[in-house]
Amino acid sequence: MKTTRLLPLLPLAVATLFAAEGKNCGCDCCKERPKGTACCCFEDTPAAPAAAAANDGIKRHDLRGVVTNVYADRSALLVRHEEIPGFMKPMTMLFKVDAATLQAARKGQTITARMSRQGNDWVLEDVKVVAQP
Ligand SMILES: [Cu+2]
Repeated sequence: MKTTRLLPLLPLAVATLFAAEGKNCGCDCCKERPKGTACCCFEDTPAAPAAAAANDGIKRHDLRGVVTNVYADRSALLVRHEEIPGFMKPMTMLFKVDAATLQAARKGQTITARMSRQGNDWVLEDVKVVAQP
């Protein structure tokens, strides 16, 4: 009887094992991934192409800048960005980012990203590190 009760837990244990082998860290972006897929945190290029999010009605702008601070408790980066022609002069501002981006972010990194206004927040997506400090 004891054996029968434990059986439903078996698939979960196997899934956990596979995830560990694939370096799937369990962060938000990894939850969606098939087991055995490498963790997003270890990838050089983000998997999500800009085109996938292009039809949600949110206006996005290409941005290049330097991370001047990382606020883990606010899921945000302080970024000194270059001019975004026709949209914004160069300035330092706070951007919300996803968990994987936050984890990889370091003060002094030069990044490129897509910036947008989403609700009350400025948001950076498709963040790529182009130079380490
Ligand atoms: Cu700005």
